[in-house]
Amino acid sequence: PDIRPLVAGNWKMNGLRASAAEFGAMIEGYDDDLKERVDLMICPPSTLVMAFSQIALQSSLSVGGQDCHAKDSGAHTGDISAGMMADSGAAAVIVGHSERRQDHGETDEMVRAKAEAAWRAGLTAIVCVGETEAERKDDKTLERIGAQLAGSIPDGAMAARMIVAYEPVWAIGTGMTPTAKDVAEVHGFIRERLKDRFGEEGARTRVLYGGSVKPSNAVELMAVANVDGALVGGASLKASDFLAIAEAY
Ligand code: G2H
Repeated sequence: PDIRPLVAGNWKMNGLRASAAEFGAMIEGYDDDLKERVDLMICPPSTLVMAFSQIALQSSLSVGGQDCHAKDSGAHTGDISAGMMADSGAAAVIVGHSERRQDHGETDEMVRAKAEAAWRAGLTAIVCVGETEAERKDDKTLERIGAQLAGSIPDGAMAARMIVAYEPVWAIGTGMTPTAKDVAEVHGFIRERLKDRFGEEGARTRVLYGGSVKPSNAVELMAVANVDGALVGGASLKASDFLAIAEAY
C-alpha cells in the first residue's frame, strides 16, 4: 500500500519559548510542494506543546508529546497524562523511547500501557523499539525487536493511531547509522510482524527510522523499503536541517 511519509522531530530536553518561535517562523513558509509529499511533526518538550500547537495552526505541522503517563489522572506528581497532551494540542505522543526505557526503567509492559492511554485520549502512539550495541553484536537484533513489538504494542492497533519507530540504541545521537541493508532487514521484519498481528492495518502502519538522521544521510535512509519516514533528534532542532531531511521525499 501507498503510505504517506512522516518526518517527525524529537526535540528531547531542548528548547525554550524563543526557539519555538524561531522554528515556527522558519517553518511557516515551507514549500507547498513539500507539504504535498510528506507530513511533518514536532515533538517538543511538554512545556512547548501549546506553543507548537499555535505554530501548527499557521503551517501544516502537527505536534506530538515525548511521553505520557499510563493513567488518565491522579496522584502522580510531575507526570503528564495523554489527555493533557491532547488538550494542549498534541495529535500524537512518543512512547517507549530508548532514553525513557534506559533512564526511567520503562518496560515493554509500561510502554504498552502508555500506548493504550494515548489511544484513550485520541492520540496516535509512536512506539519506539531498537536493539543495543551488545544485542547487535550478539546477533540478537531481530529477537529483541520482535519481543519489543510483541510486548509494547497493544492489541487492536490500527494504522491511523499507530506508528512504529525503529531506533537502534547505538545509533542515537552518536552519528553512527546502520547500513541501508541492515535498516532494510529490520524494517522488513517489523512489517512482517505487524502484518502477522494486525493484517491490513499492519501493512499500512508507518514505520519510521530514527538514530542520527541528518540531511546528508536522509536520502539514502528514506529510500529503504519499508521506511516510511524518520524520527529525527538533534537535526530537528534547526528548522533548515529538519526541512532538508523532509526534502528527501
Ligand atoms: C533517536 C533520534 C530521535 P538523534 O533518539 O528520536 O535522535 O537523531 O539525535 O540520534
